[in-house]
Amino acid sequence: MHIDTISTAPFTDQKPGTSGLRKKVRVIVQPHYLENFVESVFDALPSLTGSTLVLGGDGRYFNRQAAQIIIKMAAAHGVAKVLIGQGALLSTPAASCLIRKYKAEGGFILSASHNPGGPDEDFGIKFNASNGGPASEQITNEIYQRSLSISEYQIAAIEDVDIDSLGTRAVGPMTLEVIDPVTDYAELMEELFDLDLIAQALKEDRLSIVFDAMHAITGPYAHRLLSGRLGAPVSAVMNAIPLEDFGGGHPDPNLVHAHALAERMYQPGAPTLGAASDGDGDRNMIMGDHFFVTPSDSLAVLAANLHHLKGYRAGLKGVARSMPTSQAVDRVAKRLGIDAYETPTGWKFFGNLLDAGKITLCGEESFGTGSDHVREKDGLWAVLAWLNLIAVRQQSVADIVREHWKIFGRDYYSRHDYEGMPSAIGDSIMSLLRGQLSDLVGQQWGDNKVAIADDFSYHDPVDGSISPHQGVRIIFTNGSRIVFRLSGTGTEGATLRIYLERFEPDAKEHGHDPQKALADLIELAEQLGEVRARSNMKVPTVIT
Ligand code: G16
Repeated sequence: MHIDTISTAPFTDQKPGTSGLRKKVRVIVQPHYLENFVESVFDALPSLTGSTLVLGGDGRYFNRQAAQIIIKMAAAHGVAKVLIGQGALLSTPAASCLIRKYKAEGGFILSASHNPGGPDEDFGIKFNASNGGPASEQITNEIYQRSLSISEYQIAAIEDVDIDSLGTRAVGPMTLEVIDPVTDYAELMEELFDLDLIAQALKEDRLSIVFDAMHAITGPYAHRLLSGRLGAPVSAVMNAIPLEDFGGGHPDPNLVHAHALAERMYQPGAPTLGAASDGDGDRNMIMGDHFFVTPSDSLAVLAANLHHLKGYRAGLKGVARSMPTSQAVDRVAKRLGIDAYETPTGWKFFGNLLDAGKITLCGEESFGTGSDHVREKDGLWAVLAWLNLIAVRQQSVADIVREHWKIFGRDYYSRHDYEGMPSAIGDSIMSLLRGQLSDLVGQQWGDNKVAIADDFSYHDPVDGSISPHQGVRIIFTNGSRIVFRLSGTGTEGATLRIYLERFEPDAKEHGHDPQKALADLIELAEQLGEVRARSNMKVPTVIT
């Protein structure tokens, strides 16, 4: 096998964001662009030579071509074996599962997650480490530094290889094994959940489900698990075929983008559970008949109930949530007498806590929930957890959540996104907020008196690292919070997120529309951040 050494020059914009490198396809397909990034990973991690690597993606436009480039570069860098999902398909949690199960040194996941796909849309690549989780900030910084000084890369001078037929083949001295993308993941789910109990409830019509795969990666996984294993009708999986452009949709499981599912859940005779997942299968949206479960509430309900489920009977070691996620799960942890950790946005921050055995369950307001079974959030895991919970408790989704609020109180919660504003305006809003922080403590608006105002800084209790500037928090003495931060996953301009939260202990007050319950905080956020005024956007682009 001949190895070509190709001269190149650095691109200055290859700093991974919240979850890997995400760019417009037109940026990624520039000559040498992807190769430079992949070479930077190999340069930063010499341990990949002689190791096993996992490879797969969400099937979006350029997925297959990128996989071929990575296979050839892996062969050139002396990787011993690449395990690839058939057709270069793997959901993010399945990739994490494979890295752990087969003791790989890491893996490349090709996805821009919930961002749209197609020639004019987005592509992404991220590297996961040997624990199966997103590379730490230390590793991504190292990769970025390498990308700034790169002058050449190495690639095997070979034809494209067959990534569609199952089995093992030689690529020079390297082994390429094409595996079924679903089997190992499905086996893991079998260990964690009582699938027979769910199947029985479905058979007896005590339970029904509709799942929207959004023409993204979870289609094959949902078919195998929900229809094949649990016996739900094939029609229970909507938009099941993965497409390169996700059928022109935006594979983001929320009420705006999964609106067909949402409409079905608000019609008479809606199924017991409605759920959706995103481009790469790590996000989840949970709905009941005429009922939407916020991701923060879903996390809290799972924390309170997980011990009912087969794989979690030993109980929870601890829980974690990202800082902007509502404090609902903290209340459960307090009652259970376990630790609750608050991390910055980004699944990578849960990795150390999971590896150190400090937590069993973690989640984020951005439709992400997961446990220590893998090191990524896991969309279908959350769906199966809810199905299992409904089958055990024999209650509707709405009843389970309302009962939870009765015990723990309700955290009214909403996120307002202002997408695609010029970056300079996003930065000016954050500067305006940071400039006010020192004067805010003690100020009062109505019932809301400021107790803490800061720019969140995370001190990792496992490795001692500090991650500053993770979002502006304004916390009131009554427990309400307003949080502002700029998204780290967009590919154009800036997206400003405002997270709003108010705690209501009184069960008689649990039936309000969250936007109304949060109206005073919404107005106060505008007063402090001038988001609408400065961006000239009259309303948020997405409210979740
Ligand atoms: C990624 C990260 C999540 C994060 C989310 C939103 O999710 O893995 O941890 O919460 O982005 O991040 P941001 O608010 O910075 O846009 P995914 O599903 O896009 O990989």
